[in-house]
Amino acid sequence: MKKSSITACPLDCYDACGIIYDENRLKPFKNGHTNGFLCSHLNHYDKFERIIKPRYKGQEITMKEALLKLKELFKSELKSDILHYRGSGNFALMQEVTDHFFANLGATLTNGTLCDGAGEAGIIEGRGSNKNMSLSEIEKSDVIIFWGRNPHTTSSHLLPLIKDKTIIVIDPVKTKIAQMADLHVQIKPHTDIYLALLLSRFVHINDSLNEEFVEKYASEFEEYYELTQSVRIKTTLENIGVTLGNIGDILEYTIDKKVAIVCGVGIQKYRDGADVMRSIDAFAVSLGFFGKEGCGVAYLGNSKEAIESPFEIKAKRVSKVNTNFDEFDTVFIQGSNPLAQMPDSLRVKNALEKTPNVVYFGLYENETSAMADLVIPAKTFLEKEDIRTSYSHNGLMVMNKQIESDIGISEYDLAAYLCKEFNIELKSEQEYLQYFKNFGIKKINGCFEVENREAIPYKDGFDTSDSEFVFLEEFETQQSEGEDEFNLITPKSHTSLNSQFKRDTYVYINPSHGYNDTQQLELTSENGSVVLEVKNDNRLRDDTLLIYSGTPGVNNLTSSKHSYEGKSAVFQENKVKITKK
Ligand SMILES: Nc1nc2c(c(=O)[nH]1)N[C@H]1C(S)=C(S)[C@@H](COP(=O)(O)OP(=O)(O)OC[C@H]3O[C@@H](n4cnc5c(=O)[nH]c(N)nc54)[C@H](O)[C@@H]3O)O[C@H]1N2
Ligand SMILES: Nc1nc2c(c(=O)[nH]1)N[C@H]1C(S)=C(S)[C@@H](COP(=O)(O)OP(=O)(O)OC[C@H]3O[C@@H](n4cnc5c(=O)[nH]c(N)nc54)[C@H](O)[C@@H]3O)O[C@H]1N2
Ligand code: SF4
Ligand SMILES: [Mo]
Repeated sequence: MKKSSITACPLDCYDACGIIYDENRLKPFKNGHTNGFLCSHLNHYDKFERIIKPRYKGQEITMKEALLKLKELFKSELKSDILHYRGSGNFALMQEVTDHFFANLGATLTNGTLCDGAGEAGIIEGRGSNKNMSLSEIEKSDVIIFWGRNPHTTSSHLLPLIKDKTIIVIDPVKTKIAQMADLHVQIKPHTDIYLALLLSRFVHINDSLNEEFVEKYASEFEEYYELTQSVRIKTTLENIGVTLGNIGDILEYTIDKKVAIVCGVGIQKYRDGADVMRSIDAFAVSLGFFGKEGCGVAYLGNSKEAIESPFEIKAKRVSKVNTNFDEFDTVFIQGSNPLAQMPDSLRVKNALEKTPNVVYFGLYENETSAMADLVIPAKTFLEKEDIRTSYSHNGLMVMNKQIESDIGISEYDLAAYLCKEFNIELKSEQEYLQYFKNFGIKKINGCFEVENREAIPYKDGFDTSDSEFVFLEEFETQQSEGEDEFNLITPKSHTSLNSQFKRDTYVYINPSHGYNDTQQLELTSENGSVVLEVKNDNRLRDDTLLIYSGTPGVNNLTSSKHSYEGKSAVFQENKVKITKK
């Protein structure tokens, strides 16, 4: 194997697979977490049509003309009237080099997240930092609780590692992992906080509290126990779709075992998402699951943990969640499809239509490219140099360029052109790549890992000022759906990566409602409506509708409010009605 034939999947995915490019084929890296297979997105990577030529106001232009046009747009007097909106279409580290240009120009950048911010905020409030339980530690556990995570779809490389383990799934959908599990709790959406509070309470009632751990690192547990007593057991359990038997089973499976609680973004797409995550952490604390081999709570870790990006520069920033695009003269959108993926699409459309200059820099045609004034094709990951990390393992993956191509421009080359035109200093591409590589250390199997990440975090307590876990002190009571309302859940699809690749087009509903497949339903929420074809699906609860992320129109229904903590989007906050059959 030539060293230069090694690269990695660029997508926003837990697994960050290693790839070998061999005779025009993408082959999985055999060693390490990639486990010798890639998923369908990468197995069919070359089948997806990409943007070939730049265009301005619908007319094809050359790349040179496109760059001149950009330069002209950026000459505007007030630089803060330019917005750089960058998404996670490509997750590699050099994608951020454009931030360097825009921040130094004086343009406005973004903060906040469409993804995992609420959960992360909850983790940081409780533990003082967000250090993840990595794949290699999950492998060492006896019991895995998948809590709002769908590994067959979003992290398939976990599956070979969990073969002989006890599996518990807490998910409103009977997902594939739920079907295989020893226990599936088909919880009502947005009620996980009650289950977590009750679990902590029963740990105490059953005398199963890990006294030694709690005394040392969670001495406020007694106060927290009082909070858990405010939950009325019988009515709450009935309402959330959980039985006392379920609680007993969860405790029986987990007490005195090595347990990994593997959480996904499903639990935290709500305004109080931080509290939900913190209540799950508190359950793990009550049983002493931190700081030990094979124990812990896994979530989307910070992929940049122990890496300092030279591109994180101070700049004026506005939120990514409810961006008022029309307050800017020029909006430069990179690696993102905000018209489909931001919440409250009707608001986004209205604002982007009123924005004088919209630039789209991406790989694929979509809602956003269709309404952009200037479209600039990007290079694929095979056509440029990069390097990446992951939010579920500690690998540092070099992404060597594999193909020379005339199509598109790389993020580095675009930034280099603009920096030169506007007299902004920029180091060479190799210098930045080497800078990132220096955060790595070579392992025995030849793979690189990020050097300063702890294999087992929180060994000597938490990263709070007194090393103790900080418990929730209050929580918000959840509103149930009205008689004719449904909970909307909008998880990830097997066939797309958010809005890339093959996007889904259906609304899924429990057959008990009596609709026919192929029937069109108009769905309405506080924010808007969408018409979608029905698919009956008995994996769902009858109070819940499911529309996958990436489905055109799904975000007409969602709210652009922020989570209370973490500046995150909340895609499952709104209830939905069926307004026309
Ligand atoms: N194939 C594929 N893979 C992907 C992506 C993709 O689009 N497609 N996207 C990538 C990205 S950007 C991310 S952030 C990750 C996210 O990956 P995951 O964390 O797995 O995210 P989701 O699929 O959104 O949700 C996971 C599960 O949460 C459940 N859920 C929804 N609401 C609730 C709730 O209230 N309570 C509980 N307990 N469960 C709930 C859903 O039914 C679903 O099974 O996946 C990445 N991987
Ligand atoms: N309803 C609902 N909405 C959601 C979610 C949900 O679960 N439900 N999930 C949210 C989450 S977790 C996330 S992370 C966001 C993701 O939303 P986005 O950040 O918008 O990501 P993608 O939909 O993957 O689209 C990214 C675009 O990136 C471009 N791209 C790909 N590779 C490159 C490259 O190398 N260079 C450049 N310049 N461009 C490239 C492609 O053209 C693609 O159209 O969506 C959020 N929206
Ligand atoms: S599983 Fe994730 S990282 Fe691996 S090839 Fe598929 S999208 Fe890429
Ligand atoms: Mo995400």
